[in-house]
Amino acid sequence: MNVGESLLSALKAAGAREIFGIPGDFVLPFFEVIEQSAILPLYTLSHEPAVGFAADAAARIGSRLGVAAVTYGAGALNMVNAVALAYAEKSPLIVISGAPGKHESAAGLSLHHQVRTLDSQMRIYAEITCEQIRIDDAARAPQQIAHALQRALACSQPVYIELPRDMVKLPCVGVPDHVADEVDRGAIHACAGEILSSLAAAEHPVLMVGVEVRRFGLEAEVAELAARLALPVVTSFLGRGVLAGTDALVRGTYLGSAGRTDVSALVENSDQLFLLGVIRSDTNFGTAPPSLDLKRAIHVIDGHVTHDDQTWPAIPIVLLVRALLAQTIKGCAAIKGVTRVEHSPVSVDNAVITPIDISSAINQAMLRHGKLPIASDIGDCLFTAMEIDHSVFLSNSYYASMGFGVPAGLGIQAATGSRALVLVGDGAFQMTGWELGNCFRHGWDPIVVVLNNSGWGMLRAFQPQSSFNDLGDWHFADIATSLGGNGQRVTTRHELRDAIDMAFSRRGKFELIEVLMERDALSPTLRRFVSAVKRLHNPADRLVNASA
Ligand code: TPW
Repeated sequence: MNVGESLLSALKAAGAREIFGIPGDFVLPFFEVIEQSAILPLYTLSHEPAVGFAADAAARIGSRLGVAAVTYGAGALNMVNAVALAYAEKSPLIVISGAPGKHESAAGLSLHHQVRTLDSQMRIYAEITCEQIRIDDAARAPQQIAHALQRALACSQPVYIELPRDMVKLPCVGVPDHVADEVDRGAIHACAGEILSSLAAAEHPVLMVGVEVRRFGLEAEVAELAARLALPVVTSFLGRGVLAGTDALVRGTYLGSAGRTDVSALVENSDQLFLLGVIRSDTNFGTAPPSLDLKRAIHVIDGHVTHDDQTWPAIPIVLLVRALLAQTIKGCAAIKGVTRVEHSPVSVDNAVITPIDISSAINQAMLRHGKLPIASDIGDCLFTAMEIDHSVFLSNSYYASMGFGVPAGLGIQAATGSRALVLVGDGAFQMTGWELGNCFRHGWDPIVVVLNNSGWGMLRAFQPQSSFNDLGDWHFADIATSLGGNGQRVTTRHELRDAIDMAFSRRGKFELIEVLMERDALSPTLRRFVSAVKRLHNPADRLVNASA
């Protein structure tokens, strides 16, 4: 076995199932080992941000490791934004970057793709990964790799592995099995006991599930826990889609004053909120009323638990959920059942399309053709998706980068074999839409709905007076054929329904549905979100609102 094979086998043993990448000379030897060893399949894409997004999505959809392999400098630095997203949203993405051979710098020349020093890239990645290793000694490599992969899994965050090109084919032994960290089971048991007492003492306890529940593969166990404790369940905004694969009754997604009033009332009137794996970010809680005191919540995140002024350090969420289950009685109470949303009747006529028509049409199509996992970009498509029935759902809602949707849809299909439904605005589509050209080669056939309002609509909503948010009409459906897919451009509700039906019923090629909308069309949720954020950032608005 050589270093490259040892790394690949360790990745597979730790749960990785595929690699996304773009080669370059510093990583060619490793790509050769990937191809020849066939330990993990390799999917090449066109631009490194998409490589990172797709690998991140594969990690998220499978609650496991994702892998992105790129060349030194030009490749790895191109991927920084995607890795930053994975870091911020807690996705265990393994970044493997090729690098100059150990002796290449000896000639005294600066090397191509080198920025400042040969260590610059590693230092940049130190900010956006939880562990960094350089494999420069084949004897030490197995231990280093074991440690790095273990950190990615334990923290659910990216790690950076730098692999100099002259190391790849050196003989190497296999990576040792991971030895679990020591934990204080007594402390975990006691913490679980206190959580259960607080929940039992409350009149209106509510469980809010967040991204960590999915990242750590805990959905079935958390659904069981919620049923045993008869806890009403909501998801955080970032956690939308969590528990969708279980039979838990999820009441909806919390989005403060921008969200559904019944869900907001449930959360805001609760006398004991239980935030399980919820990131405390402005996107999750920025639109909550000041009366929502998060310090009073029981909050499990980042390996510790806080409640009132108490902190329990070193409480891994997986062990905590198991301890909670161990202390609750099986079958004592059960709130189960699928989330039922009343659908208002869909109008299929020749009226222009608004965002709400898109969510209605997708709900109807999913009822007729079956559910698909959804990958959403940011922009109004994300707020439009709040009206889509609870389904497996990935998006970049906290870090809010753009261009995640299309590559995430590709990552989902590579990871699961299931075609995905992608929701994306025209601005975000301009960033990574080209990646659809890779579908044919890899056998993917996502359905991509482009919400085309000829501009950066969300920014327009915040600042309507500026014309720089106008993008013009690019006629995206026309490029579908040359990229190997089917394209449809729709302007009425009737055409939208037919196009979605057609897309669901055809297989084998990607389906691009370009939905033309008025430039100022906004979903009701985004409209409320913009008002809430403006009130937050503009005291004058707040005063006007208070006196209104
Ligand atoms: C990588 C800033 C946030 S929302 C937005 C921008 C430019 C407009 C999105 O336009 P789109 O959707 O996709 O047409 P919609 O519904 O608003 O019309 N660069 C990056 N990430 C972010 N978040 C921005 C800029 C931004």
